[in-house]
Amino acid sequence: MNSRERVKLALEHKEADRIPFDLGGTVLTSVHVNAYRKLRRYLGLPEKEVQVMDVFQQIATVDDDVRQRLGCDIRNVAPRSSATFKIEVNSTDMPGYDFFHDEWGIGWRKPQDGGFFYDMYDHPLEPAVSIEDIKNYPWPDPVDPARFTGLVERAKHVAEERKELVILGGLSAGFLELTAWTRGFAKFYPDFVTNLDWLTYLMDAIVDLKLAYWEIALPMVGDYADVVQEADDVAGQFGLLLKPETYREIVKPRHKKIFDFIKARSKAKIFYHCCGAIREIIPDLIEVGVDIINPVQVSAVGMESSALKRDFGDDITFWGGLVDTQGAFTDGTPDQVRDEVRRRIDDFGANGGFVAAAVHNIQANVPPANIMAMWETLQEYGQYGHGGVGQRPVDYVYSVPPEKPIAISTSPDSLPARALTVEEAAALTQKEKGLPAEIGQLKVAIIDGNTTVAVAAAQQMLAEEVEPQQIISDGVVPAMDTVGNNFETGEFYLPEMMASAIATRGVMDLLRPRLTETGAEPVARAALGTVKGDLHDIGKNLVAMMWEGAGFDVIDLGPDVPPEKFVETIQNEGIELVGLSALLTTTMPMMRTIIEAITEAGVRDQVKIMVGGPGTNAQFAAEIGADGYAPDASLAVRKAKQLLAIRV
Ligand code: B1M
Repeated sequence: MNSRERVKLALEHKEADRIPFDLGGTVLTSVHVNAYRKLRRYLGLPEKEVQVMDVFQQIATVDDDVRQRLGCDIRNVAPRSSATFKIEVNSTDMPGYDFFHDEWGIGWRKPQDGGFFYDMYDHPLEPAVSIEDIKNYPWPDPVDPARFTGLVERAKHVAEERKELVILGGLSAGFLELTAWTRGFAKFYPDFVTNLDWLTYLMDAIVDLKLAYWEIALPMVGDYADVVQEADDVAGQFGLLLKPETYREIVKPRHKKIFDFIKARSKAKIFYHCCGAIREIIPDLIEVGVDIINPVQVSAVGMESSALKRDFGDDITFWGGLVDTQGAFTDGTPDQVRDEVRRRIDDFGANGGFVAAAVHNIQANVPPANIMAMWETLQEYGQYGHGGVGQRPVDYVYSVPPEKPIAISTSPDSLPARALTVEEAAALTQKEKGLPAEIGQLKVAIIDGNTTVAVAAAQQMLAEEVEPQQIISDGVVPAMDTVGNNFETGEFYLPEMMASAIATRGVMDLLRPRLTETGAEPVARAALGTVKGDLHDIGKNLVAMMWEGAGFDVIDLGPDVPPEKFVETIQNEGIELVGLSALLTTTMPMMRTIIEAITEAGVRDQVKIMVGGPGTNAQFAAEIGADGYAPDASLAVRKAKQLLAIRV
């Protein structure tokens, strides 16, 4: 049986000779160049210059010698850039960084000192305000003939000569991702609450570009295209980033439009990549025509492998999920990796519908011994026949610790579970004798994410000579408490929370100079950043804004913050609380380095240090010498207050 036949059977939910294996078949199932170099050495393969498959993520093109050794079954066939575009890396004009702009005008940069990836830093539509700005934007030409040069020949070669499965790439990323990347995350999420018509116009403009590309690519590649690839991240570690209703009303119909368009022109199966906890929308994805999900992030909430297979295994092929890049793969032993791989084979393997691959690209710090432990276990237990996959001995004992329970706040003081209505807020205000009438208005406006009304209410109160401190303590803080509670109880998602945080920032910008004039002391002075090497800043921004909403004076150091910057800020700014955020297993060790630098500088006793991010937990915080951990932005406020109260 050849690779193409094997994967096709799996996609038909039938058992082939063995579970198909993907390494390097897509830009989402490959391996970071650093880990790849080590893997080649470990396998005793000749040293050679590693080709980069995707410049942004710095992942390797897996060479034929490795592919043959490991039996990789899938190969990516992707469009080229348009004739007028070529990536030109500039290494001189931004000190410390290599950088370039892509075809969409998005700016990407990589730290010259030890950077693992190119990360976005410039979002061309961030300043845009009108529909005209979208219309006039110089969008890339999706049907430039240069894109399609050699596409069909490459697909034919892979399918007919190599006899591997062809996965055909789309035009850049998913429509929602391109919307977010051109707009910038800081505006994209709040736009769902405060600027939806504009945002959906932008989405539709991008959907049209994608359809124009598929219209040419699909008939051209024809039946060689076994699978087509689309992607849109709509989830994080603990759940969706958008309300399920928002996903269903705004995102799902556009996915349906794209997938219907593809299915009308091709027999290819649809591969949809979405990180995180997506269980809640898997039925929706099935409804809009998704056949395959990737990366199957088994450590995210609700993504337990046996339950996924039980509930969706008849309709969905799981492509990924073999071993979790956030867990044992990175910092476990080869035995722990073997146990995890066996568990996933047991859970996903039966009746086909499983393409074995790590959860997302193998990260830079995954040891080659663990990669090979994954692969060897797949060879041993991933054969079909003779009693089926897995064949775990009855007396088998896992060496992997049981899956970590997710801490979910059940504290009664996290209620009420929803935002106040205008009437309720007004009634509340009446009860709050002695408070200005606008305080209720300000609270509702913050909860609704209405910056204009919130700032106007604050302005009015200042004009009536209400103390800024009172506006904060009786208006901003309780409003943000409600916002935090709504987030914890699942009523608010990223867009609502960010819109509220922006409204708060507007009010705080107004009040800050007045606070200084009156000599009022903030609750505490805090400095916060995402650690060096890590550019994920959505969660960190939320923590910063929630701390601000709780009355803290916050210095947001941004993403990619080196140890010396934290030390300098503590020394010069009278900081009492330090917040460290990290989302990558490659950057979590930097948290320890930063704490060590703070200790070495002799300022450790001046501050409490809190950490957060999906891979962190209380145990990790204790191990690296932090004072505390919080799983989300709302609990980060409580934890901060608790830590500082302990200190006074
Ligand atoms: Co990336 N990414 N990403 N990514 N990304 C993750 C983190 C990943 C888990 C996805 C996956 O494997 N399925 C994975 C890491 C795996 C690993 O480490 N082993 C990953 C990867 C690998 C990468 C890249 C390497 C590229 C790639 O291969 N895809 C690359 C690296 C970039 C870099 O940092 N150098 C990359 C890039 C990106 C985007 C740019 C596309 C984008 C980030 C945009 C931005 O932040 N400006 C992105 C996104 C969006 C994600 C996912 C999908 C979502 C993260 C998010 O924003 N969540 C993520 C999947 C996941 O999380 N499972 C993923 C929403 C946010 C509100 O939650 O950040 O968790 P979160 O913050 C929460 C809590 O954690 C907590 O409170 C916040 C609010 O409630 N919290 C704190 C956070 N910091 C805190 C600090 C505190 C207290 C609480 O005290 C101080």
